[in-house]
Amino acid sequence: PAPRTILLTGAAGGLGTLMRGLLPAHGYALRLLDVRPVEGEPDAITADLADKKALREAVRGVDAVIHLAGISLESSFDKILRANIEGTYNLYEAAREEGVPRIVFASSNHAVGFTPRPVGDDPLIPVDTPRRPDTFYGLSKSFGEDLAQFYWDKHGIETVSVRIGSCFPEPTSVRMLSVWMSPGDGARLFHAALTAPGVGHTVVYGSSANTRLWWDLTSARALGYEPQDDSERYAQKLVAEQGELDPANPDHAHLGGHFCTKPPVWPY
Ligand code: NAI
Ligand code: 15L
Repeated sequence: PAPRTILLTGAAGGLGTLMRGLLPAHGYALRLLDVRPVEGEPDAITADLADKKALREAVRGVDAVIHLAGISLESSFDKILRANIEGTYNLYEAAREEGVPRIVFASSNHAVGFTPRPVGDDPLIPVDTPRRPDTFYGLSKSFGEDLAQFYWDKHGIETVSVRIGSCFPEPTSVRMLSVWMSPGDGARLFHAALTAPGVGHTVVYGSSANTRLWWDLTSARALGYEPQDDSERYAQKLVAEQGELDPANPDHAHLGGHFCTKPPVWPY
């Protein structure tokens, strides 16, 4: 049977808010968790990923987890360690103890951020390219993918690790024309990740069918994902404002873009 009840961690965040709006139309009942209150959602669980007891209660009885909670930009190693590395471990342990069969893990393009970006006719970056994190943040996503593989091999918990590009209502930079995932495509990809049979641990890139795409969506499409959007409709305006990317500029040379050179820092 298709999973119906989903724990959405990080529900107060940007992506969590978009997915709270879109996933119910795919047939899901959402249980929400965040360390911050979730606006307009009095039943949301307010808990830190460090709280093992709260996590265990939060995952009890759900069909799957979409794990978005954590620090979403660069931060100190200590903060990343606590929220993203230990926090994701705590979530997987809770899932193991409570018998949750599947997790969709919000990985990031920054797990492979130092991979040179394709230029001209260069091939798309495959999903099995060696990981090259561009930040402590990207390193935590690389860890999360290994953790997911380990929980599949050792404990039979399935995961789809989604290396999300940029999921925002609209692309706001020329780089984002290549890595953008529209919110609608994000919901379609999460739905595919929740329902595809026998995923074991599968790694996919998360983006729309962008004309300027840098990476290979084959493994995402194999889950049944059919992206509907293409950022190209924003290209004329963004390129007029910002110019084309210059591969000689270190800010533009890698998949991770400015995370390789001037990573934006988590505000909290
Ligand atoms: P965000 O920063 O807006 O939301 C993250 C949420 O996690 C926040 O509401 C925050 O309160 C919560 N959180 C942080 N530490 C926590 C803890 N210790 N316990 C419980 N909750 C905690 O980030 P956004 O953009 O919504 O991203 C969601 C996830 O997707 C993150 O894991 C991020 O790394 C990943 N991602 C997002 C991308 C995007 O384009 N939005 C791109 C690549 C990855
Ligand atoms: C990420 O991993 C961040 O969480 C998100 O805020 C964006 O910066 C995105 O990557 C990106 O690469 O644009």
